[in-house]
Amino acid sequence: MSERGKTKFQIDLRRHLRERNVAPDLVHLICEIAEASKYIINSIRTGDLGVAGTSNLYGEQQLALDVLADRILTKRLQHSGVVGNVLSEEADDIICVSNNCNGLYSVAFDPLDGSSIVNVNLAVGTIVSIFGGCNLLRPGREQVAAMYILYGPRTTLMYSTGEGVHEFGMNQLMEYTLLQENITIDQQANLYSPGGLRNLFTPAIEEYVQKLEEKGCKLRYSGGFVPDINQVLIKGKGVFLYPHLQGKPNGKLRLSFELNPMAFLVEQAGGAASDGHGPILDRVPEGKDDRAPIFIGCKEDVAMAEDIIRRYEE
Ligand code: AFP
Repeated sequence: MSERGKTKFQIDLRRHLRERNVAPDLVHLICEIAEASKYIINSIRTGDLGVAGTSNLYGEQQLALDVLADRILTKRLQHSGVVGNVLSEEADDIICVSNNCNGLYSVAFDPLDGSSIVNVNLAVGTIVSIFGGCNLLRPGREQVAAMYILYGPRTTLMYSTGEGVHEFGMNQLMEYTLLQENITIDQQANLYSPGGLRNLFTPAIEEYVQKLEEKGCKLRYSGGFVPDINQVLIKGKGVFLYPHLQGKPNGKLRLSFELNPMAFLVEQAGGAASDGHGPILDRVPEGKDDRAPIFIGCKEDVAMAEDIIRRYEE
C-alpha cells in the first residue's frame, strides 16, 4: 500500500492532478471533461449510429453520435465556470463562453474522432487541447494540457499537463483510476501506422515506408487516430504517419483538434511529432481548419522521415 493507505491503482484522476500541484481550475476542467466522457460512452453504447442529416465544416456527414458527443462536451465546458472559448471540430466557429476570458482556459476538441469507424464497432476517442487564456490559434507548444479518452474494449484516459503522460482506466463505478504514470516511448519503432491512399504517396514517402518495412516494422492501422496513437504510447514503440499526398499537400488530420494535443502528449513521453519539416508544436496555425501532414512516435523514425523528405526536396 502506498502512503495514506491507497494503492497506486486506487488513485483517481482528481487526486493525481492535485498531488502534482496542477492549478485548481485546470484540475476542475480536466475532471469535467472526464465526467462528460461518461455520457459520450453511454451514447456510443446505446445511441443512434445513423446520420444527423447535417455536415461539418469539412463537408463530412455528421453522425447523430458526432452531434450528440459535441453537444455533451460543449455544454459541460460552457457550464464549467473556467472556460473562455471553445472550438469543436464539429462546429462552424469558436464559441465565446465568457467575454473576459483572462485567467480562464480555452479548449479545442474533437468530440468523437473516428466516427467513420464507430458503426463497425472499432475504437474511437475524444481528443482535447487546452490553452490558458482566450486565444486558441497559437502554436501547440503553448498548450497547458492535452488529453484523450479512448472508447475501446476498455475505456481509458490519457493526460499530460506538461509533467509526463499518465494513463487511467474506467472502473465499474465509471471512475478513472491510475493505471500507469510517466509513460515513455523508445527511440526506435517496431510498428508503423500509414494513413492515406498508397497510390498517392510521394516517392519520399514510398522510400520512408520501405525503410520502415526493411527494419522489420509491422503495419498496424485501425483508421482511428486515438487508438493508433494509444498503441504507440502503451507499447512504447511505433510511428504513425498521415503524410502529405499527391494533390493533398497538407494530408488530412486537423492541427487544432488532432495533431496539437497528440503531439503534446507524445513529446511529453519522449517521442516526436513532425509535419515532415519540423515540430508540429511549433507550427503557427493560420486558421481553425488547418490540416497538416503528420509523422508522430519514436524520435529516430520521425527524424528519418524528415531526412528523406529533405533529400527529395534538395
Ligand atoms: P473520421 O473521424 O472521419 O473517421 O476520421 C478519422 C481520422 O480523422 C483519424 O482518426 C484517422 O487516423 C484518419 O482520419 C483515418 O483516415 P482514413 O480513413 O483516410 O484512413
